[in-house]
Parts: sequence; structure tokens; C-alpha cells
Amino acid sequence: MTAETDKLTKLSKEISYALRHAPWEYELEMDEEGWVLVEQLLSALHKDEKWKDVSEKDFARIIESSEKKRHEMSDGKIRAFYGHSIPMKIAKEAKMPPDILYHGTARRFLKSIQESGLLPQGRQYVHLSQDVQTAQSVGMRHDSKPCILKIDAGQAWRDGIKFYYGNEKVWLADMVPSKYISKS
Ligand code: HQG
Repeated sequence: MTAETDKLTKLSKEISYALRHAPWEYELEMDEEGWVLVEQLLSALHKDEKWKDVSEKDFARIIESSEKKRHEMSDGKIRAFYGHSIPMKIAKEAKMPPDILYHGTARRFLKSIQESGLLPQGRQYVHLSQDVQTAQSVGMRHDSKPCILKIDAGQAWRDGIKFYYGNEKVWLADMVPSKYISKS
């Protein structure tokens, strides 16, 4: 990794932290869909010596170059697509999911998931993956040999469970009861 890409990765993590978990630490005013003014985020970052030269162009470069689509910018505002843990629940529009979604998790969580279904835990929504490969890399964050769960999202949707679009790889749900979950 070049020094330049390393710096952009660090900046991306800091932006995710601000937008998902701690907007108040950056004095950001966030609307109900998670948008904040780019200008506000920039002036908060500029107070930190290491981000004093950061510009809107850097945000655009992160969004363009990142393999995972984590943030979007439009009309002078920026937001995170998913991952929030702040008390104010980010409003998402319900959307019909693909028939099957996946969730990569740790072996040690399986018993509890079987009992209680998938719960958002520290975040506002449960995060589901569009494909097995994405679920695998999400699961690797928790376990070197993650377990890939298959979610019967089509049936859950028909039964009234709400799903929300995150990005092309990530879907969200308030929770997923265990009857829709099997090991893949
Ligand atoms: C587990 C990253 C016990 C769940 C990723 C997961 C994703 C339960 C963990 C996004 C449970 C929460 C989110 C239950 C769920 N009992 N454990 N009933 N229900 N769990 O990190 O989905 O790189 O909050 O299986 O790629 O791993 O940051 O969620 O293992 O898209 O952009 O509780 O964050 O994206 O862990 O990851 P997390 P996640 P970024």
C-alpha cells in the first residue's frame, strides 16, 4: 500500500467513525437519513493536524476508489450507507430483497443466533450480504473460519419482515427470526 492510499484508508475509517458512531464528537448536525454537510465534516477534521489539508476531493477519491461502497456524497452533503450505532435510528426505505441473502458470522455466535435470530447487537440494523463471498469477508472479521448463514429473505419479506437497501452488496433488516436462517 502506498503512503497515499494508506492515508485515504485512515481518512475513510475516521469518516465512518464520525458518520456511523460519533457525529457529536465532530459537532455534526445529522438529518434523519444520516446526511451531514461536507463543509461541517471538513471543518471538524481540519482541527486535527493530520487532516488539516483534507478536502472534498479526498472524500470523492475515497468513494470512487474504495472496494466497499461505504459513503455517498451529493449536493454538498455526505452520509454513510450502513453501519450506524448512534441512538437516533437512521430512516431507511423498505425494499424487496433478493430471494436469498447471506450472513457471515463467528462459530461462537451460532447457538445464540439459533435461539434469538439475528439481532443488530451494537448497530441499528442487522447487516446481510448479497453473496457468499461478501458474507465470507464480513465473517472473517469475527472468526478465522466463519460460518455462512443462508437467509430465506423472500419468505421473510412475504411474511412482513422489513428489509432495507444498504449498497449493492449489503442489505439491512431490523432483525431476522431464526426460522428464516439455515447453515449454507
Ligand atoms: C452477531 C462491516 C449472538 C452477528 C461489515 C455479528 C458489514 C449475534 C455480530 C458491517 C446475534 C455483530 C456489519 C445473536 C447477530 N447472538 N451474536 N442473536 N445476532 N449476532 O460488526 O454484520 O467494513 O456489528 O452475526 O463488512 O459483522 O465497517 O456486524 O457477527 O457490512 O464497512 O453479532 O460492518 O462493514 O457484529 O458487520 P457487527 P457485522 P465495514
